[in-house]
Amino acid sequence: MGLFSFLKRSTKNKALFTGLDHSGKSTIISFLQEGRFVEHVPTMGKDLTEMEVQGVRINFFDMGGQSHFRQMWLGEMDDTKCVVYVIDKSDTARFKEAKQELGKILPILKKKQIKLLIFANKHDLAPEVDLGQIITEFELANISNFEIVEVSAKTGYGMTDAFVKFYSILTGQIIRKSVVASAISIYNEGGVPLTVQSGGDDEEFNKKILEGGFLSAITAFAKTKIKNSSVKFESQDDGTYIILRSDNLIGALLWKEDLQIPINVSEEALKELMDHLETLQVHKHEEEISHLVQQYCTNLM
Ligand SMILES: Nc1nc2c(ncn2[C@@H]2O[C@H](COP(=O)(O)OP(=O)(O)OP(=O)(O)O)[C@@H](O)[C@H]2O)c(=O)[nH]1
Ligand SMILES: [Mg+2]
Repeated sequence: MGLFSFLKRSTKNKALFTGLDHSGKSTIISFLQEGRFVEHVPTMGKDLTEMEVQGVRINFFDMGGQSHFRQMWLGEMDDTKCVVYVIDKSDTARFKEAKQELGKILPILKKKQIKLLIFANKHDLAPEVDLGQIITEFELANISNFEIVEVSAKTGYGMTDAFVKFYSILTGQIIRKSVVASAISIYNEGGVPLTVQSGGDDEEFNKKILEGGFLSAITAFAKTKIKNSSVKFESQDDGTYIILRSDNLIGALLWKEDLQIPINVSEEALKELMDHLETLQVHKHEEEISHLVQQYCTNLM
């Protein structure tokens, strides 16, 4: 260890975000950190941020994408474990330029055996541009050691799956799924179901949770206009349901003994999730609620 090595920033889990200007690099990073869309100004040079997930620290190197900053990407490759290349999938007019810039970093990635993860971003603006088209236009079939994911840093589409992939490439570890509940579902204040997430994401089970006899209990609960109140009831078949009403939403969580955690831990988790949804004021945006609950269930919040 050199005398001044302690002054060096830890670069153990360094991820380099590259891609053309305006592709959404900074927006993706802040979404991963905060679980919501944040507007950014263009990055001048580079921005460094840090995030800790399940005890593992990740250093994000958010590189400016404007042409005069692109040289800097190469200088940051040394101790990088994963390079993320962001493409604005709605901006097909710039695909050629984006392909050219990607082509410049590929030889270094190959030489240093750095894994490449491509984020096809702004899916909300161009859902019709599919991955097949991108793979063809960028001639990705010719390169090895890469993965591609479709995301939107505006709506959160695909962000949880993308992060799970990113995290495993970067740290070699798998994100532990939350075990606070067998299922979590969110309803609007009138009791209309918005989203459901369950441990195994078993569709039949999810359907049962959303539409079963349980829904009538929610609907009844929805009529009691007492905000921030909660009830518990036991179902012989399923387990214990905890229902909580926040200012604008109703959340329900299914607790089972075989989760092997005390029921009050699950209750607290539901409260935390509902607080999060209320703070972000997403109650009118069904899709966003669904992404946030998914993110919560993956322990990313
Ligand atoms: N609709 C939509 N807009 C997005 C999305 N992601 C980013 N944006 C917008 O695209 C613009 C550019 O986003 P940035 O994150 O600043 O892009 P960048 O890649 O960091 O740009 P540079 O820092 O200049 O390299 C901003 O106005 C964002 O709000 C998305 O998924 N959907
Ligand atoms: Mg930026």
